[in-house]
This record gives sequence, C-alpha cells and structure tokens, in this order.
Amino acid sequence: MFLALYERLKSGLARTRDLFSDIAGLFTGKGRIDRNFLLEMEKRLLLADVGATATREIVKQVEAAFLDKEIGPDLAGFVRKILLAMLPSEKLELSRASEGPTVILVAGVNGSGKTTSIAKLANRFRKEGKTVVVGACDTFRAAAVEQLGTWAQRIGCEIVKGQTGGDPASVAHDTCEKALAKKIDVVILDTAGRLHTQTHLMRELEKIHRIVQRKIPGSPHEVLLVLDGTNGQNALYQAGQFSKTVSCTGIILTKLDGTAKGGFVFSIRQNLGLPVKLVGVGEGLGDLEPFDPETFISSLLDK
Ligand SMILES: Nc1nc2c(ncn2[C@@H]2O[C@H](COP(=O)(O)OP(=O)(O)O)[C@@H](O)[C@H]2O)c(=O)[nH]1
Ligand SMILES: [Mg+2]
Repeated sequence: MFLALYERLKSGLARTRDLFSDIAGLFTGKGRIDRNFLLEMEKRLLLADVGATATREIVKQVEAAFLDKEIGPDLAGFVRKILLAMLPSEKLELSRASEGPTVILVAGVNGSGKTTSIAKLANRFRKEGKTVVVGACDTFRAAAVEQLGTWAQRIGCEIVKGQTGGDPASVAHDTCEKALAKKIDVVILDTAGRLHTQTHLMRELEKIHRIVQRKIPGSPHEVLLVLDGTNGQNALYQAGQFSKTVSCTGIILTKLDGTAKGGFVFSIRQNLGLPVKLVGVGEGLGDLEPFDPETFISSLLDK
C-alpha cells in the first residue's frame, strides 16, 4: 500500500521532483555551509514554490544548526525533518459521521477540479463498499450537471440534480433528504465556482452550508476547498476569499501532475493553516491520493 502510493506520487509529481532534486543536490555536494550556500538553498526553495515564509524558516534553522560546518549526510536528514514538521500529520483523514450520512461540501473556483475530484472521491468510497449520493448544486451551468451525471453513472452512485438555474441550496436539501431516506453512507455536494458576483457566490455557499447543517445535525463533516496546484499564489488568494465565508476543514490540491508547483503544499499550510487532505495527480478516477506528509516528502527528496 505504502509502495503503491509512493510510486504513484513519484510519477505524478515528476516535475516537482525535478525542482526538489535541485534542493537535495545541495546536500550531497562538498564544501562548507556558508552564506552563499544558504542563499543558493533559499533560491532553490523559492523556485520550488515552497513559499517565502516556509523558506525563511528552513534557511534560518539550517543556519542556526550548520553555519560554517561541512556539508554532510546529517544536513539532508535535518531538512527533511523541518519539512515534515511543517506538515503536521494529524487531522488529515476525512471526518466521518458516527452515525447517519457523512456530508462533504466541496467548494472552489471554476476549473479548479471540483467535479473531477468529487468523482474520484466518490469512487474511493464506492471501493470501500460505501453507498454515495452526489448533489449537483452547480445549477448555473447545464454542462456541469451533465458532467457529474456521467461520472455518477460510471462510478455507480446516486445523483440528485436540480433544474438549470434552480436554487442550489434546494438541491443540497434534496440530496440530504435522499441520503436519509435511503440510508446512503456518504453525501458529496458539488457547488458553483462562479456566480454573478463574488458576494452572490459566497452567500450561496453560506446558504447551502446552513441548510445542510439543519437537515443533518453535525454536518457538513468536511468542507473541502479545491485549489488548482498550477495556480500558485493566485490559488492562495482564492482560498483566503473562500475561508472568510465558510470555515473550510481542508484542501484538495489538484493537477500536481501537470506542474512543478508541488512545493506549494508547504505555503498553503504556512499561510492558511489548512491541511492538504487529498492531492490530484491526473484526470482519471484513480488519480486522487490521500495526502501523507512522509510519503509526499520522500517522493520529492528520494532518488
Ligand atoms: N491533469 C489533471 N487534470 C485535472 C485534475 N483534476 C481536474 N483536472 C482537469 O481540470 C479540468 C477542470 O476540472 P473540473 O472538475 O471540471 O473543474 P470544476 O470547474 O472545478 O468542477 C478538467 O479538464 C479536469 O479533467 C488533476 O488532478 N490533474
Ligand atoms: Mg464543476
């Protein structure tokens, strides 16, 4: 299991790995850890999108422990530990209801990968033997509803659709109702990523959140924000906007296969305080992996 995940991450993160091998390359060289070395390390960490805050922290700690010492094998281990400490491993698993349906609300801007990630997630639950209903609350685009419908059919899960242009919150309501009536294990709600205005979008999300909470007390058990890994700083900005409205419980970071920005996981954690819970490494149903810091860091740093 560990090996499979490790190998999949390694190939999915090929481009990010290239940049991290530049960082790891520093630790196997010869010479002294001086100012130039630290500057070079800083540059390479920034290039790998580890982010300014995290980079500063890493360089500071290396300086304190290793300045004027020879480069040796303990340096690589030291940096690996710092990186690991930046990605606390508690609360990474998705919360589940102790009884009744588990409700997962999924938000994010258009094109970030919400619908695809929902399909992948639903597929994971189906593989566990759970029953799933997805709610197509993105009623603003007929194509969005259709896309989710196609996935639902492929995966073998239920779907609740509203009318195009209909009230998204009422779709959320009906989805919860169906889950309760048919004793379905997991509810996953797809939402719109764009409305007439930003305020409108956020108000809609709030409303869905409220309705779900009322319908199934204790829910939603997860509010997952989907961020496109190729978007870098812009995705951080979006995340800030969303989390002002609904309190998110975690991030799904998508498209890590198409980008060299996997180092972004560190800046998300440092800047938003939100854990990346799942990563998307491709367009197929199997291309969503639970985020495991140790495996992630190993897949970046190991040869
Ligand atoms: N390469 C890659 N493409 C992805 C990933 N996740 C989503 N996509 C693609 O991104 C595009 C937008 O995805 P979609 O789920 O429709 O985004 P939504 O508008 O947020 O619902 C689609 O072409 C997906 O196939 C991923 O992890 N890797
Ligand atoms: Mg969508």
